[in-house]
Amino acid sequence: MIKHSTSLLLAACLLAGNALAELRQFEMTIDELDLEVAPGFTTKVWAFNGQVPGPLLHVQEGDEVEVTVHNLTSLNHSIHWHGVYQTKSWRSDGVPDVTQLGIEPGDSYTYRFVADRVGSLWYHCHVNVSEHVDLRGMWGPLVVRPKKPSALEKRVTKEAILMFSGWNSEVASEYGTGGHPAEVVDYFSINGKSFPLNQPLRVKEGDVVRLRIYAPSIPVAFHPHGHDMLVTHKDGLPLPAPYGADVLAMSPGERYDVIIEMNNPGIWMTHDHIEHHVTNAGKHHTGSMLVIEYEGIEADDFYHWKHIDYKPDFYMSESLAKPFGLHSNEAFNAFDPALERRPQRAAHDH
Ligand SMILES: [Cu+2]
Repeated sequence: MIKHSTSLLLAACLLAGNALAELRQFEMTIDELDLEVAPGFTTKVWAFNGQVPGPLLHVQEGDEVEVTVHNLTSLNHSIHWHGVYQTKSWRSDGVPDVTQLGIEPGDSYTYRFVADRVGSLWYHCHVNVSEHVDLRGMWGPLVVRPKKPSALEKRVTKEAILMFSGWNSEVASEYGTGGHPAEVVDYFSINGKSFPLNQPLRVKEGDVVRLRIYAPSIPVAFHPHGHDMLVTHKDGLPLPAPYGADVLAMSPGERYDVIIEMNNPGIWMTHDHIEHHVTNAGKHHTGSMLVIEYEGIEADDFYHWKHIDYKPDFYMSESLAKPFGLHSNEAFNAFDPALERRPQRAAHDH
């Protein structure tokens, strides 16, 4: 009798669990556009929904995800969902000539899977990755929120996503070139923009900020000034013993989640400590750097971002606080050079 009621309870729990799972249907295009990475430097990209990084896909653990991709470019692509287990859906793993044929120009393809793994995951093309991922911006964040957040996660007051990448100016203007072992990657960016075209991360004293740090294509040595990080997740998986650090070394493909207690008001440089990553074409004090700005600090006149045209969603903090779904981001828009759709920027950004 006891056994019987236990199995009934289990069945009821499973039903309740299933009832919470939602079907999330998204559409994405892949377009041939130009991305302005740094002042005076643009590169050809294959942009998901017209932007680099691609749109944030934010779902809950257990959701059914269906993404239809339309290839509007001149070469083949696919999408690999990095971190997803693809339990009983291995044909949606997105690998050309292994699980599917590359999506031909003009064709569409639908991926279907259950969000069976939580954390800071991502998606990227799996065709000719040394060009498509490393040099053409074919990557974006997939955040799978756990049904039961940990006590540590519940303390977080603000989240941000930082995706580091490099670019090669020599092959920037020609699709189908680049990605060779000996070539030089000479421009560096966070969320597709080099300092000073990226944005400050604005915080308040007392904030508990969770950074989801991604290294889609290049090694990174992430270093915030004035603060320690508590490293809490590796590749989306919670660490059994979170540890403190002020430099975080990352290999390509890795993601780390860190928590920073904002307890030291000021304006703080935060950068990739691989020193040539804070250069562009050999020019110093640019590339992969940003600034953490506390509210209420009066900046000096020499401070570059004193009068910036502030975009509060540049690190996807606002998007991550919205309901689950696909979140586009105007700050990441690439442009069609033939249509001159390049966004207008304020004079001080030039
Ligand atoms: Cu591709």
